[in-house]
Amino acid sequence: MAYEFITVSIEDAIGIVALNRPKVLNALNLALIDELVAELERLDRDPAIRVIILTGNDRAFAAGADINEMAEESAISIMQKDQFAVWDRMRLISKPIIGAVSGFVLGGGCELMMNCDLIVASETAVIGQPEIKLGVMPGAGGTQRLTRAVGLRKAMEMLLTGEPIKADEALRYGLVNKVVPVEMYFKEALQLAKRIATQPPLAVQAIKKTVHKAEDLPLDEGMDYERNAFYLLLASEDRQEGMKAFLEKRNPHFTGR
Ligand code: CO8
Repeated sequence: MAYEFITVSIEDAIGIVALNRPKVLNALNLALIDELVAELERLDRDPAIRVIILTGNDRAFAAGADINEMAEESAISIMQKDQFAVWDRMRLISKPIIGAVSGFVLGGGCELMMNCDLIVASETAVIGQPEIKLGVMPGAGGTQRLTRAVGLRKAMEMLLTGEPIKADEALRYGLVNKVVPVEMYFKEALQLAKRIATQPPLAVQAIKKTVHKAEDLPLDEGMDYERNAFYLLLASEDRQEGMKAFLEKRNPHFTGR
């Protein structure tokens, strides 16, 4: 499939999607998000793919929504475009998405990063929600996901000042999983993806979905959800294989059935 604003490559069972508007620091125009979500959905349907990596380039993961495009919009025109409906589809991707981020991770870029399940950042990453400086506020989850990730006080500070934080601080607040030198962040993300790709796909997807439920459901409902997902996995062939391989003292071979 030919895209204008993203590139796609496959390595083993990993689908790698890179944002590709380097001249504008990967600013997120509507067409880019459309392409990105269409490709994520395609990779999600592809049985050969087990994990997805979402990345940008060393200078920028993404410096936010495309301000040129946004400057043209009125409240009504932007509402009628309903761009966030496309963003909402990202939540339905069942395979794990690993964000490999470097440089500017701002505004919609930070919101896109927070759509990832795991995040490897380069030491050069600068992460924040500067929308307030433009007279607006986040619209793609910045107030909600950032608060859940870093807690109310830090989120307030970042959102009300618009000042970004550096990678080491993001790590301290649990906003990213790992920080490594810039030459390493993509390799590190790929290694992590390959490790997860050897795990049983049905369990991987059930865990992803169930962990996200922990953000939405009260504890007892989340526990019920977990229990039902656990029972369901007992019906999988991979469960037979995993336990058999353990007892036979060999490595399991998981097929996703
Ligand atoms: N939109 C459009 N163009 C951009 C953006 C952007 N967000 N960010 C950078 N660019 C362009 C610049 O205009 C410049 O273009 P040109 O070379 O034609 O002048 C080019 O990228 C390089 O940028 P700079 O020359 O500014 O590079 P610097 O290294 O000097 O500065 C910064 C880098 C600090 C990242 C600076 O470019 C900047 O502040 N960018 C804007 C950051 C920002 O405010 N982001 C938030 C945008 S609002 C938002 O995301 C709202 C989200 C709502 C929902 C999400 C929907 C997608």
